[in-house]
Amino acid sequence: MRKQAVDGMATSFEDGGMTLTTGLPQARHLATEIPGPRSRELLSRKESAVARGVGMTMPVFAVRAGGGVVEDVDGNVLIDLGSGIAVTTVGVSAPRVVTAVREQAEAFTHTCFMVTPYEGYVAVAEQLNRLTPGTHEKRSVLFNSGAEAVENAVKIARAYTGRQAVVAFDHAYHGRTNLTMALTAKNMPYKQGFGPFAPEIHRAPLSYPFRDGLDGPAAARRALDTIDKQVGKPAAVVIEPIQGEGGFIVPAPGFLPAIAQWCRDNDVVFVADEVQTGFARTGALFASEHEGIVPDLLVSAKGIAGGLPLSAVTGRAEIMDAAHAGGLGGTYGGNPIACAAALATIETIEAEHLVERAREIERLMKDRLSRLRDDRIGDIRGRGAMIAVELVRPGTTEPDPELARAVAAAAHARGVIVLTCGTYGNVLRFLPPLSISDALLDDALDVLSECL
Ligand code: PLZ
Repeated sequence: MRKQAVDGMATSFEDGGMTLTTGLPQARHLATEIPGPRSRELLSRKESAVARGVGMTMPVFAVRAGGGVVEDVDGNVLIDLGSGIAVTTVGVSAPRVVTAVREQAEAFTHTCFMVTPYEGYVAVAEQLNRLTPGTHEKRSVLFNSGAEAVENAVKIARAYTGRQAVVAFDHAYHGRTNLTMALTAKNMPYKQGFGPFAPEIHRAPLSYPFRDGLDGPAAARRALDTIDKQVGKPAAVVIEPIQGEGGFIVPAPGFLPAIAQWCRDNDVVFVADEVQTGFARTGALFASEHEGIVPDLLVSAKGIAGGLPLSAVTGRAEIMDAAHAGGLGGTYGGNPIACAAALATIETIEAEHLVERAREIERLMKDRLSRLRDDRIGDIRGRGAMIAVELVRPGTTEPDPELARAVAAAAHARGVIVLTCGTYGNVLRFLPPLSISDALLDDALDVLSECL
């Protein structure tokens, strides 16, 4: 139970939620069927105006959001268990972020950091250097999207090592650009028909405790043997400390440390893709911390800026500075409004103790979900506010994507935003904003148990 108020700005919850600016009622409310008539109208406009390739989880159009809810054009209020895919960790339109964005927009929207730089960018770099694991000297560089930052981490690792090969893992997701499509494992929908892909990308087996039954060191030996036999010494190993799109797969304890140690011993750059796991999402500021990993390069995005597009590569100064002047950048990288939002986001995480809040959410969700256990729930896993349920055919480990789709659809119809993921499409994943109240989470879990 927590009580708090930020800058006297708005509502505070007494049941574990955070402060809001929106004044949006924090309760699920269905005014129409889902989707309602106005959403259906907009959907038909979308179909004739927007390329078919852009999918959507729920065909409802948003007008407002905040705390733990999203309100649609028909007046339906939906519980948000998605955070716009792990982005609005501090909440949608968090008070400090809104103020910072407004003030920065009034001062200047853009100059281009590569033309006339500004303090916000430098301040975000300083914060990232301070907050990411390890006390060594660091540098940061800012971009717009997660994929763009992953690409740049690879560029930096290649410049530093003079090698080209890059190792990624089974079930990995790193983005949709050409290089990151190559790093991403899953063909449909991410790769099918979009090749040829970037060369020099190699894949190693992951630790997937529910499916391979291996302990961490054994899974690491298997991966390192593949790398040794098929690649030799790569420039970099790129890994999500907890896989996101691949199914919220938490590797067995010891797997990540063994891979990181091998990288250190072989002068291979260890790149942690913390795009989805970063910024308090998993009950640590960065998921690498759970096993004491100190990545050479850490990629962050999503939760970094409270909903504004920003991403970063942070890492060892000598590796980061291997790229020559002018070799890294982009017109919008580290946009001043996004930087202001990031500074406000970091302040919010620290002032509102959101790392601890993510751990509370983990306890609450795992407790409720474990009470749902039946023979269709193969695994309940994840950390912090990044929790998943892997669905299987009764009594087997055979994936059941139809059940995942059906449960998600039933939850949507009842006003709960739920996403699915996983190589086999059989994983329900929960990514609530840390600003959600306990009461809303409870209600969402009641709905899920009804759906199951
Ligand atoms: N690395 C670990 O999770 C983005 C993408 C969903 P961008 N994940 C959600 C979709 O269908 O496009 C992601 C990630 C990890 C990289 C990325 C890429 O980040 O900001 O979407 O480019």
